[in-house]
Amino acid sequence: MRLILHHWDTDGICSAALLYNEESKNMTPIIGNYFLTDDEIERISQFDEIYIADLALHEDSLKKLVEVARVKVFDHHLTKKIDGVEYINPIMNGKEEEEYPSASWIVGEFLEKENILSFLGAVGDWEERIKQTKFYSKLQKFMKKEGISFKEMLEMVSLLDSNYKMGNKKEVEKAVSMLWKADDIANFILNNRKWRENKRKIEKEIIKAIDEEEIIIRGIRIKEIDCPYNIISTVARRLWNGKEYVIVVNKGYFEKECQVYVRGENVAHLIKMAHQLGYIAGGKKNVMGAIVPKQECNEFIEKILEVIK
Ligand SMILES: [Mn+2]
Repeated sequence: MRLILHHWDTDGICSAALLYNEESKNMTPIIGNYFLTDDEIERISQFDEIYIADLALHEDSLKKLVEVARVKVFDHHLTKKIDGVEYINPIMNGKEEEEYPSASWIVGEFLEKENILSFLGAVGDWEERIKQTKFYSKLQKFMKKEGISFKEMLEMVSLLDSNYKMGNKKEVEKAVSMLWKADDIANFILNNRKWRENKRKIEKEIIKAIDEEEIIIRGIRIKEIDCPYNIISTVARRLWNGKEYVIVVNKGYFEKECQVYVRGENVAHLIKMAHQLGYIAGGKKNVMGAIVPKQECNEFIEKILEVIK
């Protein structure tokens, strides 16, 4: 039997829904984890084939999966190649990311299926920025044909993403077969009551978080929130002016740890520092996310402040 292991965001859900059929099961890691726990590996080992979609899984986890099953990775992240894994990833073969803007697009091409799912993943990963890519003309043609606006595409993305922002792993997983089954996917997403309710609650929390008092130390904005939802990246993105550093700390998502999120011109060295301190951390040039035990959180912020100024 086949297992589809996928990212929890819109691109991951859409890629998995494209790959899904009656004979497959799907799962997402614990939301926020880019690795698998021993428990998860144990459960996964009953499958003889594993598809991994849009998930930059840690190489240790990937190596464990190759030992127990055939593994095929559908992705557009640049990752290290692991022996024995089959990759469907044009980006790794030097293709441009504007040509393959999402995993869903890659899966769609592989299956020769071009529907709303292949486009939604791309809108999810790029949001407004997709308009600046050469992919946009394809998207426009599709939207015109289907009578769907870009605003509605963004709305669908935020409804699908509401599941992981609420920290609801079960609902993320359920969404895959729901989309696969839906006759009119756009209508199904836009009219999903539960997801609309999620979205409303999340928006409220984001506004509350942004209004929360902040401290400014040497021009660096630091905001501490206490929110049960996984909204830290959205809050940091809205606070960031594209230049000055912003630090957001959420003490309310995990029981024992804080989420620490930094946006700034270049945070690559902060990711390194977090790893050296033994924390789970990741990100890109402008973004760092780390998970830090609550009692070490203030000390970590101090260290960040020392390093960036
Ligand atoms: Mn993606």
